[in-house]
Amino acid sequence: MLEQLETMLQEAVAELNAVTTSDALREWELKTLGKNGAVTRMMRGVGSLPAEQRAAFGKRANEVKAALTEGYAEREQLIKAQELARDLESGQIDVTLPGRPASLGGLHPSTQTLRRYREIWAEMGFQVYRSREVEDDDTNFTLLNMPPHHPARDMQDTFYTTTPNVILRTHTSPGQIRAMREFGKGGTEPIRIILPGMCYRFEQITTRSEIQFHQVEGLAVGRGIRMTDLKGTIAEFARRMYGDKAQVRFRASYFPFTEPSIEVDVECFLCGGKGCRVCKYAGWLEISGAGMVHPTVLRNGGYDPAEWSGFAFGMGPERVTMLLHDINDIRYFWSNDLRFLEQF
Ligand code: FA5
Repeated sequence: MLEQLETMLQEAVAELNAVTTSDALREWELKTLGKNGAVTRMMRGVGSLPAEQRAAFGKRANEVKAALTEGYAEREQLIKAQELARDLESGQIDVTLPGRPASLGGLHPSTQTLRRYREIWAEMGFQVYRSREVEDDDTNFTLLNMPPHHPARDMQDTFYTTTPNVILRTHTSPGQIRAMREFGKGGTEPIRIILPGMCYRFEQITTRSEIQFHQVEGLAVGRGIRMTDLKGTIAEFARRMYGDKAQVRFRASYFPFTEPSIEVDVECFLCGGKGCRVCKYAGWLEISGAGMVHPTVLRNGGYDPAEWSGFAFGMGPERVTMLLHDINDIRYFWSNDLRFLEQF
């Protein structure tokens, strides 16, 4: 038995010295020092020895076990150090390799136009007021001089909700009423604001019309504000937005909440008025609806129309953005297609 023990020790040491990986070391440990390993098996055999040999065998078996356990610990340390060195070497960063380019985000084309609008109107003394997108029917229509059954309501097909009187605003004009009531202090203070924001219409989607789109509303209320102020203000905006030479023209129009009402065109900034595909050979592009605030609307905002007057306008930035970038379909704006968005 003692001889067997010595042979087992020699073999186990030789095998341990040949081990080079953690996996192989784990296998060696199971086979040699594990519950059913060679050392345990030897120790179990002590009972079959004559009584006088047992003490000497037991002592030697314990020494063998201790020697192998120590050998195992040393080998484990060595292998770990070698593996760490290997990992460090293979995982080294090659600083000479070209880096991965960081992908840059960008602003949505509508946001770019909206920011330009805001900048220009701010330079001209207009503050930004954010009105709500979920409106009530009264503010969106009735208080803007469009009582129920007024035919002008048909011009703006509406998203109704299951809650009576609650709708998605069809234009930014209801913000006029809210701003007059909030800042007019009972019709005693002048106002000069723009109201940018999203609007919703239950419309047939076409290349020029979406069910959601931005508008930038403008409102000025004061004493003695006249149509010439509106015309001059819009002409100045066009000059800043479309260039020094931008020509504007005003056409008579109709909105229930302004009287008189106009529509504003700017000379086509792509062809300089000569006529092209974009302006449909008219030489002019529509940029705004506008007019003098209707006395009824002023009254609904808390102002006495005998003393106060004002002008308002409503612009659609998506259509302008389409013209600026030659985009032929408004549906690209909200389709979340990166191939489109990455071009701006
Ligand atoms: C209005 O909504 C009026 N509230 C504008 C106004 C304000 C007039 C203040 C007078 C005083 P209109 O429906 O024309 O008007 O819309 C104004 C602009 O919004 C349009 O010129 C267009 O640029 C944009 N617009 C309207 N409907 C859509 C649509 N379905 N898709 C994209 N843009 C639209």
